[in-house]
Amino acid sequence: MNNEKKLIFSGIQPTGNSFTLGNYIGAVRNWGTLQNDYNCVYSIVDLHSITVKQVPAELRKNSLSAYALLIACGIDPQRSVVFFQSHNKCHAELSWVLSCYTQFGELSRMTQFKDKSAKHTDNVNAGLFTYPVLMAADILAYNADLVPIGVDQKQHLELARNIAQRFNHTHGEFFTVPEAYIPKVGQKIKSLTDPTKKMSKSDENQNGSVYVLDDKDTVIRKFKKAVTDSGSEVKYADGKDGINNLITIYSVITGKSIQETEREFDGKGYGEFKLAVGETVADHLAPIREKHSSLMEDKQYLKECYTEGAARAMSITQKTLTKVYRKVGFVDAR
Ligand code: AQP
Repeated sequence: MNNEKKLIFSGIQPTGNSFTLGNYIGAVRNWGTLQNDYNCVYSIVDLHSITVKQVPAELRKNSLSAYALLIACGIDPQRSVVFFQSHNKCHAELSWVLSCYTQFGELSRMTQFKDKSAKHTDNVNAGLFTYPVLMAADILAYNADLVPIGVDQKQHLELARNIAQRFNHTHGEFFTVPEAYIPKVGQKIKSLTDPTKKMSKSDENQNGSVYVLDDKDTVIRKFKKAVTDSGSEVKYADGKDGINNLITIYSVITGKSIQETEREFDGKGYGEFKLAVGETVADHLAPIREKHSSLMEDKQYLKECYTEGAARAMSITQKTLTKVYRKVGFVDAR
């Protein structure tokens, strides 16, 4: 870690067998670039994922695959700290302390809790409710300055800031109050089948989400079927959620501005545009898929990376936790 540089923390859940294009554009894609200017800590947040029911064998498989996918997306486990959340017990321990600095009313207002408890009525567990406290612990344990996230996580980040400020108010300045780092374009990629909703890993409709590990034909087929309005002009405009979403995706992936994309498809119809978006995204994802597949052949290498990552993560957070325990009044362990 370079002491001159600011620290970034971010995490992704290993739910489902791949990240979506939304996770990629809104978060993971930027994580690689940020490694040039920041000390980066990236985690597969498996503790978070059991807030909804998981099949254990699948979760284990998906977690390893997600770890390999981070590397395939350009995150370098030597330059950054890359680890499984469950391998660093400080996250759960700090979460307990912070939960005593978080109000019931605050957690009740979280929209993700409301959405997920409406979706999983048979399993509205306490972990789902306290999820944002664990997220605050993930971030504050490293005294992260910045947290790159999609806009859907903004409310949780605000809460993490409030918890940090409250703790600092009680015990003296200690936690860094983190800032959100939300991309200007692509902060909320929408479902291809219902562009009023965000694209999500756990969408029951598999055609709504494009997965980073989808093969070329699947990606193109999903884009060809993408729901758009009855118009035909490739123009970004209020109320045209479907076409706006496709323009956003195309612009981010090609590095073109929205206006450049509109000009490129001036006079061309939706059909031609959807095909171009599909092909462009598929070509962009192909090398990631190949890298992922070769990494999955080398489990020993992955193990070395995540073991080392957890040790580095632990060495940072144990210091924070020891100080927190002192501050709240626990007797020193040694
Ligand atoms: N549609 C999206 N557009 C932009 N960014 C997104 N993110 C998620 N969906 C979009 C960002 O991806 C990061 C990792 O997300 P997560 O794994 O913590 O879970 P999530 O936000 O709950 O995403 P999903 O895909 O909807 O997962 P499930 O279905 O398991 O709940 C975050 O920074 C998030 O903002």
